Amino acid sequence: MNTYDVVIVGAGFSGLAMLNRVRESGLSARVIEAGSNVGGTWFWNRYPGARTDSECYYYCLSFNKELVAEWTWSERYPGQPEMQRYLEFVADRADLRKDITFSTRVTAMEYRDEGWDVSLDSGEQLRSRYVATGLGFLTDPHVPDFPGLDTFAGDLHLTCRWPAEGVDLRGKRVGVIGTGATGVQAIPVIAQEAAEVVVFQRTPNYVVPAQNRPMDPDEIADLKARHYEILAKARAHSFAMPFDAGHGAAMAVDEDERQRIFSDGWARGGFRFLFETFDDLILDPAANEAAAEFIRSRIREIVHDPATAELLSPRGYPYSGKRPPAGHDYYEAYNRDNVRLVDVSAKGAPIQEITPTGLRTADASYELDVLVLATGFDAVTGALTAIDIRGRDGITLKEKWQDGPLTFLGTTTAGFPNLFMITGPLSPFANLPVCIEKNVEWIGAALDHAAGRVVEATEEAEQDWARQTREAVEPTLLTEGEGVHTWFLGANIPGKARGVNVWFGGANNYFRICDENADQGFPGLTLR
Ligand code: NA7
Repeated sequence: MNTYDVVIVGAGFSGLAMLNRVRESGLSARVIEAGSNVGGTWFWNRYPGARTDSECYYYCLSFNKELVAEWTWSERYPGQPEMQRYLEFVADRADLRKDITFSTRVTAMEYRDEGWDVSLDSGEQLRSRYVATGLGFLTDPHVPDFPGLDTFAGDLHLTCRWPAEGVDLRGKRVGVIGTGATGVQAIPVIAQEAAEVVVFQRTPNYVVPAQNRPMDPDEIADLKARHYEILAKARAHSFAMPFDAGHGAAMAVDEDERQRIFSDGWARGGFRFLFETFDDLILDPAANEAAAEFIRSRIREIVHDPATAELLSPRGYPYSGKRPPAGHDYYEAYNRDNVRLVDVSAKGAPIQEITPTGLRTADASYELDVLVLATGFDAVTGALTAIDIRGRDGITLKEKWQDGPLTFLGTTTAGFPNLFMITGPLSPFANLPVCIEKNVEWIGAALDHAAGRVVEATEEAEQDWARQTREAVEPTLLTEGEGVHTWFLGANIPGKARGVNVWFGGANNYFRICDENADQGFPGLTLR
């Protein structure tokens, strides 16, 4: 049996950074990756229009200065092919591939004799002192239980399993279910190729245009020169983005000034609208409603058909109560003759079944050649609980977390010694590469501190972290999306435990807490 100091699960941003870090400590490691290449999220999500919602120069890794110096981004928001090439560049430049096993899944892990037995779907068994998971927040696909789904005779595609060779949509009638961040990116691009697109929308989202554009060579040179200064700024921001503060409280300025600032934010694009306009949009209901109404006014301006504009306008939940998507001519797509919006909410006509020739709602039938599911993920915990992980007392992680996840700092959980999770449950949902690198830093330091000993979170520490996580989100409006199936509350998966699954107490605060914990010798962890 092959034996390692650390087995790492996943070769996306997290796994690549972790492998590099454990090598620096002189530990032996093997990465197990289900895909046939590195990339993780960016390997699997190849649907038309897939691209980052964060700007290139802070949605990247910084662990090695050559990575920063030698890679040049072409667009403000890189598309999936460019992200895939970037992660391949990272793997090659840091010489990581030789320690990665591709096209192989971890099926089970059992803690025994102060280490882990790791079972792979190839039949191989590995033995490892420590395990670090880099599974991503949004990995385990959610396929709703639509009656008749398996009877559909056309082509059925999940956005997050889009074929590498692409899908020829020319002349096709395409149905898209889902208008989250994925659907919002895919719909306008699919509409450019397909004969007809029918969008089945259950909940409209607040979509702010990303304002994509090519990167200018002078701008690139400047961003590279200031990379570590920009990274420090991102680490000081509550959502790990190198943004400037907004203009204070939205309701403290008069209506004209408020509209001027919102217009400016709209032009800046994407998350800058949320974070660089006013500082209280996720705190003050009146401020949030002002932003929400500004977005609705833009929808009415862009979308020619008033009934479609109204259907696209979110109401009854706050802006950012669901993770807000970034648009690329999203609302404009509904002005095309070949795009139709169908309301499948409880107030409209919910989906009743998928038929061999299409889809039937409560009041109509739709004939489709292709059905695209952009229906999201069993987020945060799903990829972890999909693996049969058995801890110290034989209890599985799934059993332990049946009422919701419990972790210490999102990285460790009591009863599962020597197991570390990169961006595990109750870690920040923010700009992820920056969060990942901070997690990797902390886990690397914890491994150095453990120096081969058994390391485990205490129950007190994880209870305290759960309390802090609940208290941190309380003053915000981020918990008001349960009725609209917000994934970060577990509300998009029928039967899943409800509660905030991520840390919303500020990524900056989280980084400080982790740094202090490491400086103090890792209180909350026991060593034996
Ligand atoms: P999301 O944001 O979870 O979106 C899933 C979409 O699928 C959303 O519009 C759902 O409607 C829709 N959906 C899910 N189940 C159904 C059923 N049963 N009927 C109709 N519609 C359904 O996933 P994404 O992949 O778009 O984005 C995930 C994250 O990736 C995103 O937050 C970014 O962080 C990147 P609903 O809104 O639940 O009514």
